Amino acid sequence: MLELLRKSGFTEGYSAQSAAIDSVMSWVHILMLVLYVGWGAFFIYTLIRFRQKKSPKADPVGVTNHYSTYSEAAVAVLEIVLLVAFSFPVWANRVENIPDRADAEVIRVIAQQFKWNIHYSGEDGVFGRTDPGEINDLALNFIGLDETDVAAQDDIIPTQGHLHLPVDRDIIIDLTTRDVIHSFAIPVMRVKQDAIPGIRIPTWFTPTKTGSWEIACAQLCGNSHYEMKGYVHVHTQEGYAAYMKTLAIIQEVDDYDYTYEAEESLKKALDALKADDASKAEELTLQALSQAEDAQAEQEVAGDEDEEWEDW
Ligand SMILES: [Cu+2]
Repeated sequence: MLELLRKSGFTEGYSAQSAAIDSVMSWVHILMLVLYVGWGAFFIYTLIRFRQKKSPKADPVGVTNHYSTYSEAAVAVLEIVLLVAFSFPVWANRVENIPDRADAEVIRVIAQQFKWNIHYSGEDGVFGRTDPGEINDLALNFIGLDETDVAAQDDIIPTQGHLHLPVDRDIIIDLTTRDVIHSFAIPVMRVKQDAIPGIRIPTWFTPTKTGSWEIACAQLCGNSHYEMKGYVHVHTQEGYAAYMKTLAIIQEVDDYDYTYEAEESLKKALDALKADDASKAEELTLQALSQAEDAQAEQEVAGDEDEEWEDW
């Protein structure tokens, strides 16, 4: 069944949780196929059996046997089995067995009309304080990060819509939204979770393949809902560490004149990921890291010179 679904456009699943969800999908499709064929055949049978030529007068009593009741009951029982024995366990696992936060990669995603904001805690593993009152779109502070908070100093906020993940690690996404209800969906990971204003909902998964795919908003959230797409980039573990470190340095240097080389290499790394070449992506990311480190050193030297100039 799964093969048939794949042929009709059902994507492969690239998370450790995909197989269980795909198996439920297959069973649902099998039941629906049986129902479709069964009811279709019954419909054709009645068209012929009760055609006007054979029964010119309507029979007010109608059917007296109970076959339809039995088949309805059988369908109801099958649906209950599907729900209780197949769907509930899979769903319970998804919402209750959240991995230990200490061992997982915890990332915040804050939806907004019509972008995905991604927030990493940085090296200290502690998220800086955020406050809706601090949101300042003109200053590019889309999530209201309190920049005076010590824990916020090393937080990493990548370009909107770009979620970076390591392969084969448990990921916990703490999801919320700063305006209306959105729905965070990564079809290839079989992840879909509504984002509700005012609360933070955890959703988790374990990517099993490197590459780049789309994040969609699965909730009609306004007039530009269609353009609310993002990207999930699954790096090798080394590639991920280097990528995040590079982003941190670029953010610290905060001067494109110094970091443009590193930023170009990062872009090329993402292109390589998209082309399914994770080792090349890792190589380019490591190159970006050393370029970013050089840029930082260069800026420090220039900074010293600036100070000397001021002393003069
Ligand atoms: Cu949306």
